[in-house]
Amino acid sequence: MKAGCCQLQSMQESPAFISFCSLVYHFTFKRDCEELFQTGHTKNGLYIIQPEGSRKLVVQCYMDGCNGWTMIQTNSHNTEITWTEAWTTYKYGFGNLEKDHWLGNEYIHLITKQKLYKVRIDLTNANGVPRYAEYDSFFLADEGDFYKLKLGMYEGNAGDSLSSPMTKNMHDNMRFSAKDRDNDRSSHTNCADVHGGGWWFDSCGLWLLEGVRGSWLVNAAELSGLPTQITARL
Ligand SMILES: [Ca+2]
Repeated sequence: MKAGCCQLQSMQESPAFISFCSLVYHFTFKRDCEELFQTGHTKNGLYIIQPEGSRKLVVQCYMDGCNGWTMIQTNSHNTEITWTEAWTTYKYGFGNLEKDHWLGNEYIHLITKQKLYKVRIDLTNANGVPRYAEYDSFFLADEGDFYKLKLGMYEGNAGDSLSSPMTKNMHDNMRFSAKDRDNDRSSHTNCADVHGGGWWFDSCGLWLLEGVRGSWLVNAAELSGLPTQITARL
């Protein structure tokens, strides 16, 4: 529909048309924070997006001056929320969008199937030093494939804890597990149940930074102490 079509007709000429016009007009929501940024939204904050195939979503956008990032997780050392949630809770997301939260595996899947995304994980370690990790591609498969994680190449200074070749420490190419869905590769354990949070477990490994559940990074030694906060964004 052409913009401003309602102004083409006057009330005297066709009031019925004006009424119809207002009914069929709809606002097209952007598919992610990058599209919002590219159309002039440069402030950080909560926005409504609508990924293809999804309902409308409220998301936290981080606009860095060059790009718009869609936040998929924030997690603090002294978080107010528990990460010991069930499959369906992880599917649709939980937490406080303005604080600690998980966007939801289904929505992350729908966003990442739209185009090529990279993911960036930022954190501040216990000494206040910022660290980051980026993967130049990031994709979650659909629920039928257990939201399997597919990562690209690592770059950063926080350490590669997701696609490391260390035995039992691989998260790339793993299926998502929750306390009530054991999709990991440990035959005798549900890693998500043991470790108290959903994740792309292999055979449990060293996923958990003590006190920071749902973490993207596993090697506290690389960080010189536990991080105070972690954010992940697309
Ligand atoms: Ca298992």
